Amino acid sequence: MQRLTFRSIIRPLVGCFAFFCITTVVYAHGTKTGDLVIDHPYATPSLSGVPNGAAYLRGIENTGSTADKLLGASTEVAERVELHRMTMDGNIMRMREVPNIELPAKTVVKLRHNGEYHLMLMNLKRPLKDGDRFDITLEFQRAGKQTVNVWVQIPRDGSTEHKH
Ligand SMILES: [Cu+2]
Repeated sequence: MQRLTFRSIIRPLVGCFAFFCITTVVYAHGTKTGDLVIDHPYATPSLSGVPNGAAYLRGIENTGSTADKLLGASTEVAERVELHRMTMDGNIMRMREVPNIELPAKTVVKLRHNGEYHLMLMNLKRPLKDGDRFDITLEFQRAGKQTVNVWVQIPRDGSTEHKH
């Protein structure tokens, strides 16, 4: 039989406390829609004098067994949203608009800053400041439309550059 000691009472409490601390410092959010898990939509603060901004997603996981596609996006903070792909042309970084982004079955596609894909916010209607939140509606071929909340933040690597 287990004796009820101070330690046996305090240990689960410490565990719970640690759990809540960890979940708050991780600072992430996400949405599940059908087979898709949309992980942490974020944007970097916009740069003064630059008309466009960029939004990112830590990842879109297609947990299903059928491929899906991201077809486009829209938001109140920008005139329109383009899907962009970054490619290296020798040493030159180029960005091109793509008609859609493939989301293969059982795969995580990242749309992170400095990564292959991102959402380009064309003609911002207001500047994006660190700590702001705004909604963006993503349109998927199979999963349909899903609105997610975007957190404006300076990435841990400090990069706010979006070369265009
Ligand atoms: Cu771009």
